[in-house]
Amino acid sequence: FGTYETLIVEQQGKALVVTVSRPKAMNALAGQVVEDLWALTEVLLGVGRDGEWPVHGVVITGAGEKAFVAGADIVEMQQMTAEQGETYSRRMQDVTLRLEALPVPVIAAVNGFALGGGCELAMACDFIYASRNAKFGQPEVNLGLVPGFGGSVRLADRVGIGMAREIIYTGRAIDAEEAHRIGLVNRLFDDAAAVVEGAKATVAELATKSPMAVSTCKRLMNEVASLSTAEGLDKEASAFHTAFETEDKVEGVRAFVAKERPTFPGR
Ligand code: CO8
Repeated sequence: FGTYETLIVEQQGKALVVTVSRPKAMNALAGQVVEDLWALTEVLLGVGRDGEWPVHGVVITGAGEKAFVAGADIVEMQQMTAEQGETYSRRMQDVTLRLEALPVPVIAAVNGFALGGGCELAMACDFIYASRNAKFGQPEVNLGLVPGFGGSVRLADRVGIGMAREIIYTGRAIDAEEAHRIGLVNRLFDDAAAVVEGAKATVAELATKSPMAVSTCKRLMNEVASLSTAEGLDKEASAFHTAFETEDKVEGVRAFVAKERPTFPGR
């Protein structure tokens, strides 16, 4: 999956564990991190082609126990013009769209601070697991800024518009318990190591399912998110048709009827 200046990328079992590593700056999303994520997602978009599934899920975490990602790089932003700021925002937004377009689920394993761009990176993942010391927030108003990597859209999708407005207007930090309670976080773990292990265990479980079906569920759920019920149901029926044509469906249904475990071909 390549080597990257600011990312540690390791295949661990069925999972690709991606660790954002800029320990001196709380893993902040400097331009180089954005470019590295861009290059990595380019490779990952090819997973599943020709029935090849080297990994069944991606786990994104941050180096160390203090921070997942403490946001955009504030030191870099100090020197930027408004045009450069917008370019930076659009480039990272494209990375978040790519994460949503990947053929395998992506789990954010949040250890410590996930602020600003860090919270937005986590929300571009399919779902979020967190350690008990995790802290989320969109503190851009403290800097005279606004969310720039998708927070204004995705936070409301996760926690509802009223809660999202409060979090974004006040910039307040949300601890792990509250993040769990309001639905931003799916599951809590005791510490940084446990959250990554928990995410890897979920990927191992995903690897026992039809990769084509999981991939289609992911695509479908992203597609229907902004549609009306009727439009969404139409997409769902089309996806159902597509699933029916897969070798995975033939094997899954055969195995059920034969009372066997399926061995999915992944096509
Ligand atoms: N960028 C650059 N450096 C950072 C960042 C950051 N976001 N966060 C922390 N650092 C650096 C600190 O400057 C410090 O460096 P040094 O040791 O050289 O002084 C080091 O990391 C350790 O940080 P602290 O000493 O502050 O550690 P604390 O444990 O006291 O505090 C916090 C940790 C609470 C995470 C604190 O560092 C903090 O508040 N960081 C900033 C969080 C923040 O505001 N994030 C949002 C940034 S804005 C954003 O993400 C908008 C996204 C869209 C942008 C659109 C494009 C223009």
